[in-house]
Amino acid sequence: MKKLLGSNRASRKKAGETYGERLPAGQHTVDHWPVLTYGQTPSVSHEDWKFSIRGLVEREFTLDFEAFLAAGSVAVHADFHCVTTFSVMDNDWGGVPVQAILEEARSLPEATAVMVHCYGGYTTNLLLDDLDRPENLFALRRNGEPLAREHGGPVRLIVPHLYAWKSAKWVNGLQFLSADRPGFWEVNGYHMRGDPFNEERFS
Ligand SMILES: Nc1nc2c(c(=O)[nH]1)N[C@H]1C(S)=C(S)[C@@H](COP(=O)(O)O)O[C@H]1N2
Ligand SMILES: [Mo]
Repeated sequence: MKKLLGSNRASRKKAGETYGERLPAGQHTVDHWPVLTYGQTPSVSHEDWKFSIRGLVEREFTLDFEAFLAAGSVAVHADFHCVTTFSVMDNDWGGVPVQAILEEARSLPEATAVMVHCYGGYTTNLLLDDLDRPENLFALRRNGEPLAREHGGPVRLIVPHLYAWKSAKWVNGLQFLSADRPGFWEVNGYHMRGDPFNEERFS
């Protein structure tokens, strides 16, 4: 298993230290991980779970849970910044590297953006360059525990360098696009990219 530090400047804090530049402007830290979901919490068993690759790819296909897990395994230490201003620091995520799934996906050269799809209908958009980073993962565990259903279990996306609305819960597919298109919150006024260190909150 690969071990990585999230490139959102995460590193472990020593006693008495403040988070300094690890905490983006306008954010405050919380000790307990809140649940922020728009709408219902989907319930998907491992048996029924499917992940589809579609759009601008050589060949569209669907992975079941077992095939998805077989793509690889990674551990990432990273902070989690919600646009509503809370930050959950020092998370130990475990799961499947996004880059392993992207390698299997074989997107076409004209693909520059991706729509992330979820059980329940939530979507969020990312530039392919923002998705194709070694610290991004499809998380199945946090701090050694399986992800609770309300936090996106069985599988959620984690993109440490962007605000947490890009970290889609209950993911079930990637759609490769030739141009960036707004997802659910982006249609509703959130920033297209959402870099917390540039305070890209709303557009
Ligand atoms: N499918 C789905 N993913 C989602 C959301 C959602 O409503 N549905 N909310 C987003 C937002 S705004 C945030 S801040 C984080 C919150 O994750 P958490 O509930 O695990 O803290 O999930 C993101 N991913
Ligand atoms: Mo959020």
